[in-house]
Amino acid sequence: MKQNKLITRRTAIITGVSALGALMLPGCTRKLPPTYGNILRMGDAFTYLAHRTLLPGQSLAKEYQHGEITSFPAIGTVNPADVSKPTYSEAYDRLGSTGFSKWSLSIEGSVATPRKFALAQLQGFPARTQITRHTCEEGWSAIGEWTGVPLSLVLKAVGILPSARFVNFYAYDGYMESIDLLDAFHPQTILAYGMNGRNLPIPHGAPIRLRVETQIGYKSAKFIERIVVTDEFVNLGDNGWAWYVGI
Ligand SMILES: Nc1nc2c(c(=O)[nH]1)N[C@H]1C(S)=C(S)[C@@H](COP(=O)(O)O)O[C@H]1N2
Ligand SMILES: [Mo]
Repeated sequence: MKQNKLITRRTAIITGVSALGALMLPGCTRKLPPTYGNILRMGDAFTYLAHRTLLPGQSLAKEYQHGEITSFPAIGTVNPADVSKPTYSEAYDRLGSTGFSKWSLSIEGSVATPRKFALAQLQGFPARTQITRHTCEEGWSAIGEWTGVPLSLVLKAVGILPSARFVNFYAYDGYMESIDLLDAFHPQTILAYGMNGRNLPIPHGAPIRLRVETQIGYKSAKFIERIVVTDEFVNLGDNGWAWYVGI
């Protein structure tokens, strides 16, 4: 009986999420960003409001042709395996030394089945490849081809709970970012393991980085270690940049 109940609940959660889609999830009907009211983050309200009211929820960012791919800097990036830097991660160093064969991605929080995915398991999901423009807050942009698993598929696989509203990403270099469920379920939001037809190189975030094509470049966290789904907004620290920067 108890077990039946559990299965029914899980099935309901999982089918509910797939059937209704991200647009119907509670967090997605909000028109104000979770940072609303924070005086340092007033800019969030503008692009968030504009995107959430003016654009259809899941409109696609522009995709490009192969011939339009440009050189792609990895500016400001420190390899988390660089022992001379404050962002050094012993774990990342160790995992990288065996080609990330022992790496796994942990997905936790408001999910029915928290679990870890090996790289090969993530590569086993249906893949998506997209050629998009990355725009950095520092004023440069570049076009690259990204291949990965849609984040929506991974979230559905762990069965996110109906109370879930945000997805938080933690990287080996200490970098943190969060997005709401509308962006998390956006078809172009992928966990990328490939870049320009090759394995994602270390400077660009190996073995897995996020691509959030609807927002500015710094949302696309590299070197991802852990994903935590939450019901509430978690302020991952004011780095001086807005939480929501739609492009
Ligand atoms: N883990 C991690 N992710 C990160 C960053 C970082 O320093 N660490 N920098 C961000 C910024 S500001 C940009 S512009 C892009 C750069 O991606 P690229 O190295 O592929 O050009 O990564 C974003 N993701
Ligand atoms: Mo950036």
